[in-house]
Amino acid sequence: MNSKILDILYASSDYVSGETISESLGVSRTAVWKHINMLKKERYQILSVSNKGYKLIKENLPLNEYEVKRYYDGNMNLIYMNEVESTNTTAKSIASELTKTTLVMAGIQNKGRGRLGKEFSSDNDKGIWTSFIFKPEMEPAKATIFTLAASVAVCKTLKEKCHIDAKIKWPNDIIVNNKKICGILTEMSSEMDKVNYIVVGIGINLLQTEFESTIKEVATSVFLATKQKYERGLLIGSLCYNMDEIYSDIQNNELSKIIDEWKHFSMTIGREVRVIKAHEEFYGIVKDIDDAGRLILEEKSGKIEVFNAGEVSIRGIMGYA
Ligand code: BT5
Repeated sequence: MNSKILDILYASSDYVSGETISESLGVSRTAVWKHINMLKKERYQILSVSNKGYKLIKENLPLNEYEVKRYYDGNMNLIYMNEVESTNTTAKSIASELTKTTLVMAGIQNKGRGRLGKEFSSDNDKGIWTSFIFKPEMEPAKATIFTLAASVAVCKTLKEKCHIDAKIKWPNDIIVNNKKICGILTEMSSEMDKVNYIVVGIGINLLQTEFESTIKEVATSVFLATKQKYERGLLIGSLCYNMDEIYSDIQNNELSKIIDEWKHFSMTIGREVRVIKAHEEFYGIVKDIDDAGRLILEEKSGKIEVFNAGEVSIRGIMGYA
């Protein structure tokens, strides 16, 4: 019922009378009024004026399944939760029951996680806090392609919807104007030779105008980069399409296509970097990324070192990116 009322309100740029809504849905005007109040509780801004009816303000919209479906009518299963500790943790807790690719999204994420136990700051309702759950038939060793694929999907969404030229900093950061706008955390459950599920967590800073002191120097948001407020539903809808497309490339084993797209958005290849691995540091030029998504570094001595995504962080010689 709520979604039918929203359909009517979205279709009009003016007030729609309670009578019109009640007639077109075949319910009483009191029922319409009750459902309008429920929508207001879900944080839709709806003006109610006697003799005129109801009007939806189509900005600062809440996030929910309906708002994503306005932009995405693919096959993925969508689950919205107001508040979670971490969308990755929620996704992992439900993954074994699922058969379809599923997206878990949240407004509030209290304990957003990065790699190696690091925190990911997730301001309430100011960003895109999402986790995709996939159940591919593949060997666990090939699963790193999911981080590369998600990086490509995020860059495409930021380009297509916000006209932002984002770059990928290997292995899992999306960078705009030398600052991090998005982080990706891929987690997997597997047997020796079989993946049970893969969870790809994507956090995109969207509406933040400032960040806490610990990440102030390294973080940016879509709003800071464009001075525009994009709706979360719009960007998540686009992200779902881009993830669907790249997941079908993974399933068709078109991994070199993904690596090529990844290289197109990469800011890492050819750069002089410092690689931090546990207590060791390596300096050199990034020569390439191999088909398993590993970083190939040529040290000053000419020695080649190969790094897996999970175990290292890299820094530009001149700063974060
Ligand atoms: C990441 O880790 O960047 C992966 C972040 C994944 C977040 C998503 S949100 C939805 C899903 N649910 C989760 O719980 N996680 C995923 P890493 O490469 O380890 O980077 C962590 C570092 O990024 C921190 O130590 C900070 O320096 C920095 N950082 C933290 N919050 C940030 C933010 N909002 N924007 C930019 N940088 C941030």
